Amino acid sequence: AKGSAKSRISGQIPAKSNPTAKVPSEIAANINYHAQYSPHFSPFKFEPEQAFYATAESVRDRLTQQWNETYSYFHKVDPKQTYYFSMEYLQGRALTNAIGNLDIQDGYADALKKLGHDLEEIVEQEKDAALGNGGLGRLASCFLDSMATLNLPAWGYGLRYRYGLFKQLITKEGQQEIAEDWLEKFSPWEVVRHDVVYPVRFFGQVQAKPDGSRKWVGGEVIQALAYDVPIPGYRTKNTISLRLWEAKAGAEDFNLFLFNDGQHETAAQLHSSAQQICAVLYPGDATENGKLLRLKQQFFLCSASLQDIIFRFKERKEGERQWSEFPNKVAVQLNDTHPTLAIPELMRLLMDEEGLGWDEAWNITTRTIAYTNHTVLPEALEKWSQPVMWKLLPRLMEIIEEIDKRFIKFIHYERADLENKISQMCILDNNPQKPVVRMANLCVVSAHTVNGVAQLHSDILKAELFADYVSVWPTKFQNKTNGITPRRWLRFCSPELSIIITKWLKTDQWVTNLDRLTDLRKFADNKDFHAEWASAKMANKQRLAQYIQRVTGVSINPNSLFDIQVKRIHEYKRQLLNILGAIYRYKKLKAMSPEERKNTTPRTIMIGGKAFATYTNAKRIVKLVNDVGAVVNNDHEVNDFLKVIFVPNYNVSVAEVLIPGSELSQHISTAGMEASGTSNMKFALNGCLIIGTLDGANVEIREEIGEENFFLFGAKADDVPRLRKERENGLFKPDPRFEEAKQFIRSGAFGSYDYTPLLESLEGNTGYGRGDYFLVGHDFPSYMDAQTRVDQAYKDRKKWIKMSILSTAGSGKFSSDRTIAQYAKEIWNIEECRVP
Ligand code: HBZ
Repeated sequence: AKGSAKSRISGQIPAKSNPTAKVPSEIAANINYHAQYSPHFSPFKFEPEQAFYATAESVRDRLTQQWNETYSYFHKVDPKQTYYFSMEYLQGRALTNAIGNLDIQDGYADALKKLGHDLEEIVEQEKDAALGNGGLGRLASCFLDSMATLNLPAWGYGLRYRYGLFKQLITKEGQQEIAEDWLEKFSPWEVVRHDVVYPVRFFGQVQAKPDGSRKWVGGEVIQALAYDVPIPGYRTKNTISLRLWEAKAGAEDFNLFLFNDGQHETAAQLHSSAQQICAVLYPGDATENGKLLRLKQQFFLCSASLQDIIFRFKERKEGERQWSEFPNKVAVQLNDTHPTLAIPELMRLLMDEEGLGWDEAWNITTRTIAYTNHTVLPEALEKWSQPVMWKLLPRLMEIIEEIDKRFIKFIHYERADLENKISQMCILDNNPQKPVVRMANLCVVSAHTVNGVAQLHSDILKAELFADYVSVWPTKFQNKTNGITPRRWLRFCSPELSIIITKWLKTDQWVTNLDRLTDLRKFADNKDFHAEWASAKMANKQRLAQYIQRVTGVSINPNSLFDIQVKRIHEYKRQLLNILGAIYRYKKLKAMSPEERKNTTPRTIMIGGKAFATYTNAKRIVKLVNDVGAVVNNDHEVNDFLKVIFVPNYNVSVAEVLIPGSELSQHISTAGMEASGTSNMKFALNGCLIIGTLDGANVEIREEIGEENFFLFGAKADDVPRLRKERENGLFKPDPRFEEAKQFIRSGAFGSYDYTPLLESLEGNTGYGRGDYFLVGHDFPSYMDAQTRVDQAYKDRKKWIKMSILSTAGSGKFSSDRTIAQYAKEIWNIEECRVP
């Protein structure tokens, strides 16, 4: 459609607003209507960008109708509802998803054609909503999709960050971060609710009232204003809300007197303080000020959301509502410890605002709140400075102190055998040098359920991190293995493969019942099925190759093995192991004769992901991958057999192109360190084979798809502590291949940048990040052996395609529909509430 795209609105098509339109000409009229009467640009302009906004608004009209019906139905039925509290949502683009879930693709594609545009090109105009960092944020978004699709009465609560995750630029120096303005023009999906506003207090002091009650007063009060984003379910009317809070100060907070007096900044102090709260996702927290701001964000989310929930609770069946009913109407799920302050804040609201006593408030709070843990890494377990908390949230600190005191007393009387464990189990760490609040401990003590995100991870939580609590509350701990939405991660991102699956299964029920994929096993040896499968995968590889050419300028060969590792850059995820393997491969290729090279399996290794701005070693890894690529890709002797690509600015939309085109993906974290991983599930679902360690959900994926279809290597989680000890005692003998790869970097083969600090992290004997804490050296030989098995397997096309089919066929368990159904039944105790 390029070139033919209209730059003016079509005169023949009337502008009409009928949100239920089905036929293309009527849909086109709706789009035309928005282009003319919801203007955001100069009149008569109708280039792809304008066409996108007009199309999105016409889809939103349709969603708005079902959305309103959904909440009015929930209001009528008054079921127990779930509220998912998360500091992050990685929604990505919404248009394809909305059109797909509403099942109106064909109508919209035809309508846009009539208007001179191409739907595929129009959807590319949308910016990703990247209000998250990585797996945890994307999980929240997959969960919302499943909650809507399963017709569950539920809400997502989060923050409306002005700038989401930074945009990654790759320059000669490596990664550069620039602010990503996802709201630059506006978002067609959000609806501001001017009537939904709550005050949130910071600083100030606590007053004791004559009746013994306490009240938090003074300080600064900022308003939380609701923005709602519709979350449509797949082929159902149910459309739920992601409610994002924005921070605002009121007109009365603007000091006109000071302003007129020329004190412009002082006059608008509260306004600028409010603006900072939702300015960016996780500002750097290296400074005291940064920490304070992050804590403010967390409390802002918790306080506004709980006030909203309480308002809704009180609004229904006015007057007769009993507080003891609250946990029968409300389930709150904390997505990691970031929203932990919901615990003391709910206590405060119930006691100080609603007048309940401690015991009743505690009973309600603990029956309402559940907590999901996503990490065992000690440095990722949140600990907030007590002095900072006293200053910012004085009343909450009183409550936390009281919770801790009562917990200690309880252990003292009920479990004298744990007396010597109390100092680790309690909430406040009163170390005079650095007194902190241990947020995970507060969650475990207060929540009715604590869950990990894959079986291995949940087992580790019970055996290690939370072992002492397990003996106190043996039934509190559960596992909920993560999942991904099959709509975005197969049905919409790979229409080619979806069509074939539907054709061979003779049903598209797999889209909402992913276990149906197991039936594909019947065709694992079918020649016709193989041919169709291979051609769909090839189409996806070609699309990916075009994308890589466009964003990096490097041309890659669609007949080479597409090998991908995409995720946040972190030492425990071991992108370094991948690139060292690539370096070793390059060195061997260089040493081969042209004849020998022809016998190798050509590979394109793609690595992508963002490094946290202040994480120096992660940034060095990004630089190294780029440096290796620059050398290898320009080396005419070998570049028909190996390419190394750094895929810039990895995000949800990029994943939707990469994953369908992948053949091998790497999930190679040090065993025991990756809680689950979720991209492993997306790749497997798309018929991509996995090379990986026995870590996180890899363990369960391998079980489901069969060990013969998984390239396993590396130490097991149980071995890791012993291996680290051995290393400390100087017992580690490095493999010569490992030494050769490191030496090659040192020789300057990839430029003059000083990689010494990065290489030193793999050497020495002790210490975090030194002494090879992540066991790259230990796992290197078995990794290289597994890679050799990959090369061999790829040469046997029939075998490879069969393994690819079996990967998809074995992925049914990893639907977030399954995960959410388990949360609903085993943690939230909520039921379907389908809009008739
Ligand atoms: O959560 C990830 C885990 O690393 C991954 O294994 C798991 O699959 C996924 C979903 O359960 N965790 C994160 O993505 N964590 C964060 O992004 C994070 C953000 C802010 C923090 C700490 C961690 O302060």
